Amino acid sequence: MISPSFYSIRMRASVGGRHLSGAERLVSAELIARTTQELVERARGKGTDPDQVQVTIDSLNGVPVRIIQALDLTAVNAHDLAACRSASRQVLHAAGVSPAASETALKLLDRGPAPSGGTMRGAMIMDAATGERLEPDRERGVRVSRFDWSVDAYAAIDRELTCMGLRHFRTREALSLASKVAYGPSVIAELCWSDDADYSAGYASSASTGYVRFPYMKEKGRSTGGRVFFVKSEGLDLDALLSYLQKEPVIITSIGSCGQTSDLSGLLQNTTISRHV
Ligand code: WAQ
Ligand code: MG
Repeated sequence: MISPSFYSIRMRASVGGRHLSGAERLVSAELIARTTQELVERARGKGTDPDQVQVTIDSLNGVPVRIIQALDLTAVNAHDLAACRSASRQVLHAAGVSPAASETALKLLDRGPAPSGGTMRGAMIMDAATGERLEPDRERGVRVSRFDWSVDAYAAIDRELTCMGLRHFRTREALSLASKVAYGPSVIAELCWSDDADYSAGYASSASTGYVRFPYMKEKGRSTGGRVFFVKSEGLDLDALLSYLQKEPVIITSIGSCGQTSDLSGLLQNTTISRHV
């Protein structure tokens, strides 16, 4: 059963005012102390020592928690950047993102999408047809918060991912974020890769394709990355979407399927068929 009292815990680490890392969790009261400690250790375990770590703990005050299942995960065994980028375009197109919008997104993530040229703390929101950016603050982006695995689902996904050799906490966290985002109003798909120089993996995801993971979305050593949420502009209620992403508590209580493939065509064929019926 889901306990009625959940707490949102957000961590933000910075050095000289520059964002270094952040994390968000949603836990029951008895896990607050342990989770806070984990997040502080995470903030300090990065290559650069932060000079400020902020941890914010908010009670949800009984706001009802939405329960979802995690997206299915497919790890694509592609061996280089070009193959991964090309497969990620195919996933986005199958989910309904136009070629123009996917090119704009890839270019921005390569360059560093903030107007200053750096990475953003949050995500871009992009019109899936035109590539137009819709997030209110282009320097910061939209930070998704208030999502987590239930204790049981955490154990289950940890087991599956470990079996597949995906032991990094980033995969587990990205899968939970992408699962919340995929069910957002008007969301069509997401594209992401890390801004950490030593982590080159990324993903394209949607409710129809699931979370499709690629090992090489950027050259090693580059520290540009970020996230793009593609939306359908027709009927879009931006305030409702922002409120869902930032405020609505979501707990993942069951996992999807987890598998690997060297050939995406089967997955995408099924996606296209199911989108048109
Ligand atoms: N909400 C919105 N955007 C975010 C959030 C959030 N909560 N957290 C991070 N971002 C954006 C922000 O622009 C970061 O610069 C960018 O995403 C990358 O964040 O193995 O580790 O925490 O399957 O570096 C993807 C592959 C890893 C995982 C993603 O992201 C895998 C990752 P990072
Ligand atoms: Mg990062």
